[in-house]
Amino acid sequence: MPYRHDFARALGIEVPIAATVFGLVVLAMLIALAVSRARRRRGTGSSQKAEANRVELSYLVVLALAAAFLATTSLTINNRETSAQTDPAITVLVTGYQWCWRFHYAGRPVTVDGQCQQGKFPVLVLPAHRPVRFVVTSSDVIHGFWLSYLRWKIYAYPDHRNAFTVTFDHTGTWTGRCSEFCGLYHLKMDYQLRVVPPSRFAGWLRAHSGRVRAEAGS
Ligand SMILES: [Cu+2]
Repeated sequence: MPYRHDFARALGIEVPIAATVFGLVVLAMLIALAVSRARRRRGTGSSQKAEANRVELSYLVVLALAAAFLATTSLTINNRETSAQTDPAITVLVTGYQWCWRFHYAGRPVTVDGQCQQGKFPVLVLPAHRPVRFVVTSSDVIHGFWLSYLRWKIYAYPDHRNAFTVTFDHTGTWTGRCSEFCGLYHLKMDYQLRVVPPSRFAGWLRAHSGRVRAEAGS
């Protein structure tokens, strides 16, 4: 699953930098504490120096460089994920609404809807090993289309379309959620993602022409 790898790579870069900065800040605090105690024991007062421009400037430069590096890395990875690198085998128009999801398979007479109540969640069936393009929008307020297994989430804005392409490298069933608080039943906005072999997916598409109200486990 390429996006999981990209996410892991970004995290592998960011966590050591964040840990180093954290460690340096803690170390500076401990040194300041030790110096202050030593001065008190010696009977000398604390430093009256108002400025330490060289130290502050060095600190500023290091932090600015680290921030620029992190922003560049993060935006580069993000840009690669959101631009369509390959022609998708299937495009799914994802519409979030209060309080459920609708999935329309572009160019096919298949729409999956649900109730997101009493266990009746929409089931998004997709093929493995084929690029899938998600085009995400909302028909009312802002929602968050979250594929937690992929470690991927993207905002669903009204009157706007966000898109990304993904290739699932194995089959399986996972739960997706809404990641943006969107009102009373936000917590119920789950859906099921079911990735199946391409041949089974073709059969599923044929069998589900027309509007479908899918339920978990169907
Ligand atoms: Cu929500």
